[in-house]
Amino acid sequence: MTRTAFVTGASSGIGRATAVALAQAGFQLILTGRRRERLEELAQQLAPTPTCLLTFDVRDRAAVDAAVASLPAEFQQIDVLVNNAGGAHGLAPIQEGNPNDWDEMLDSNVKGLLNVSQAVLPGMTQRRQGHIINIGSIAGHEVYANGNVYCASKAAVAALSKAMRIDLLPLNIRVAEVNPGAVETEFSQVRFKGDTERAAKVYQGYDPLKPEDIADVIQFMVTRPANVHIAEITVFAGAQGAATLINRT
Ligand code: NDP
Ligand code: 8X3
Repeated sequence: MTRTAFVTGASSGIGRATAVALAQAGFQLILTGRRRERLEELAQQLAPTPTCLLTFDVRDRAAVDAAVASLPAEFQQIDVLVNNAGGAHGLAPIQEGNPNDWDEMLDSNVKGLLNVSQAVLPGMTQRRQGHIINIGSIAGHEVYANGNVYCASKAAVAALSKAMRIDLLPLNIRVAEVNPGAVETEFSQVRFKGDTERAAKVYQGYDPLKPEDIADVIQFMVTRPANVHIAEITVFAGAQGAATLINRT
């Protein structure tokens, strides 16, 4: 039987590449994000892989619940959930932080992950089978100057991933945390609010990770047999040894 993967934030970056990698591995896909046209373009690219598109903001619990409840029968049995949607907003010392940015990061990266997990889990718990991949970050395992609330949001993802793994173990649901280092996506454009020059500098002077590098890791994890439970993986760029320790030319 075809396995079904639900990928949040499939309209860009790591989520998009993960959708492509999982389609290649034979999954059918539920693709989610706010930018509908991006999801439609991806679905066309993935054809003939069956896809179902759900447009919602992960911060909106009612919208998440309604979207998951609207899934057609053939997409209701979700085998893999990739909690990827999220990002950073701003990079400023705590005393200069913008509370709207704090809300956006905590509501998307932490509560959004919870909202989606809670909507998807009833089917997994009923079948006593499932696999959840939470996209954390190296920023959840170390802090760096001005990263404060983003780092805190990803530290919460690290804690939640461990807690989910413990709570869901009796239900035969595996939970993993994937912690990327520097991946060139729209991440820095979002963090710097469309300042493309500043965003480009983040990836200058070295070869950053590509979203496909993280997608490969996720594909590997979700295609392991049931006796293998990978708990956590950190993936740096080749020139990277810590969040902000990067060998640049
Ligand atoms: P992108 O900005 O390229 O992609 C972010 C994705 O998340 C988009 O598809 C966006 O879709 C979706 N998204 C963001 N906020 C919401 C929301 N409130 N509701 C629904 N969807 C949302 O960045 P990345 O691919 O790099 O980021 C993916 C994940 O990886 C994030 O959790 C990020 O924190 C994490 N990460 C990224 C790293 C990097 O260096 N790039 C390193 C470590 C972790 P849309 O706007 O259409 O809703
Ligand atoms: C994204 C990586 O180091 O910019 O989570 O926070 S970092």
